[in-house]
Amino acid sequence: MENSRVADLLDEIADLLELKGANEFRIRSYQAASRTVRSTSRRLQDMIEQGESFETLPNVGVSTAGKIREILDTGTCKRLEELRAEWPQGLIQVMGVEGIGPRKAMKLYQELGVQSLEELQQAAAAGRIQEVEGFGEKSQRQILRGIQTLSGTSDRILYSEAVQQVESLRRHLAELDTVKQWEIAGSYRRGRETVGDLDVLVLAEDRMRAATQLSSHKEIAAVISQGSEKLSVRLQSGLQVDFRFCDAANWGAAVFYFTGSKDHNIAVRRIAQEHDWKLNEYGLFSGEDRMAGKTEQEVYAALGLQWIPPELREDRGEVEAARQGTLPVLVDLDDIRGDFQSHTVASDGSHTVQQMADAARKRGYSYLAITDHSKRVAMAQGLDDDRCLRHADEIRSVDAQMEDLWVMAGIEVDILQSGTLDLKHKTLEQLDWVVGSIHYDRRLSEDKMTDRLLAAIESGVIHCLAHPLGRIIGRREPLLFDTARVFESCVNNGVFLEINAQPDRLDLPDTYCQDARSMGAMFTLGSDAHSVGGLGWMGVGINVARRAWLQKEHILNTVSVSTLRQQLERS
Ligand code: DGT
Ligand code: CA
Ligand code: CA
Ligand code: ZN
Repeated sequence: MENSRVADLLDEIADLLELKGANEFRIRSYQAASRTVRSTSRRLQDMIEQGESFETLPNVGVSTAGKIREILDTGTCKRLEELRAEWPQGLIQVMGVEGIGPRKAMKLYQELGVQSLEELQQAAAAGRIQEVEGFGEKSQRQILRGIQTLSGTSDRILYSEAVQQVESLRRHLAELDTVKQWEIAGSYRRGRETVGDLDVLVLAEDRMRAATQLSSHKEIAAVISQGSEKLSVRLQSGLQVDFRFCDAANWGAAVFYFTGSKDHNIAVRRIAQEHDWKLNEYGLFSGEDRMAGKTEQEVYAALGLQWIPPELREDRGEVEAARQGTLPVLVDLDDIRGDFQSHTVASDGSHTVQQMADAARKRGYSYLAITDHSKRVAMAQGLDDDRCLRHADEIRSVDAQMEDLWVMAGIEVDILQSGTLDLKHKTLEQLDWVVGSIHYDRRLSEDKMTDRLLAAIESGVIHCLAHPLGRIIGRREPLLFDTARVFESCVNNGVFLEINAQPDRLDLPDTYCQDARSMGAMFTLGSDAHSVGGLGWMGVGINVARRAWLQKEHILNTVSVSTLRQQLERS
């Protein structure tokens, strides 16, 4: 079981407790534990296997640790089942719709008898929700969209969840003597933000024995089909994995073909057709002659193309660029020298400034911006002007102790509904790094939302617009605003656009980054870590940057600390 699933179940316990009107403190403690579990990049299942105790995790007490263990062992826990039994099954899904939550779900249950997603959808479509006290026409529309969002993405998983499944698959594959070589192709290799299924290419002489060995992976729930070319299985998490067997002679052609995307394959095949050649998963053929197939490089080269990084293979002009030899040199994780968004115990993070700084140094970083929330985010104990400045002092005293790391005194300041900032300019001007972002009052007209963002960008005190769309993949729709005007204003005011690397945010998304870049925008990457483990999400953020064709020089995280200091001083 993956961390995100454990976190979902802890959240569900908190929601069910809230539905009951249980003790606030107990609700918060489950929510805090869930945040920790979600934000740590260590796999809990691995911690168990290595005999480590969950109580070492922040916000996880003895009793919660016991429940987590129970969840990992059995897929659920007794307390959760007791709580679930007290309510109609469907009510739990109703709570999960964006904009509802336990309190509103209870209200709709009591007033309209809504007990399932289906009934919720019907009530909203019939206009009955807007008549309930505390709801309006707007919230009714939002609920309809929320239901759509939920149903639209349910069959795909986040890239980060796929990474965890791949990790355990990797360990299994490494032990098999029949498997000579393997590669994960498909959307996973292209670094997409969500993944439908895993496509694993396997080089094995004895395919029968290899299939038997592959099927013994302990995470497999069922074998869907098995043949001489392909073995399809479903993992316990629900994810489907297709293993495809290939030979050394066509290895590269198969990796190329199954990496996709389909549109990219079609664009490349068109070039083969211009020469009257045939391109498929078995190779590049002229008549019966195999011209290429052993490696991907060989296949692309035979077609007169540069080798194309998988992240670019979406038929967005990469084939033409490869033909002309003008593919970009994409930014790489190794180019990253620091992180521009992180949280500590001062707001809703789990670790101290010192702990975050130590972790950043361990990663080899030269700088780390500490950007706790401002007071508008009361739920996260956001900082007011006084606390912000005192926190900055603390950050600077930690910084003074660390020779090879600049711990930047920063803040994530809320952009209020009017477009003013949640803290005084005088306060913000004393900080090394200010990111601005929206967390509340998300439902404004497009014009108002655009003006709100422009006001913040033009304030002259923010360095960076954080998670600009404010979307959560599969759960929360993007904010509605005129992206072209906002990006243009960022360019004119020297404000960076963040690529937030939280796996369920990935915001700005790749195609937006491409648009913004074409207007001259510059970017920062922020892990938005809420714990030391969270710094590890940087690698997921890099996928987005690469898929957006971004190069080292477009990303502030690639400059040295001295360049960074100079650049921030000048502006
Ligand atoms: P996913 O799994 O929905 O996240 O996306 P992909 O890209 O992994 O798609 P998938 O798993 O259906 O197929 C893997 C690759 O196989 C795909 O990217 C390209 C190739 N492929 C699949 N079907 C076709 C097809 O009908 N024509 C061509 N040219 N390629 C295909
Ligand atoms: Ca796939
Ligand atoms: Ca320092
Ligand atoms: Zn945030």
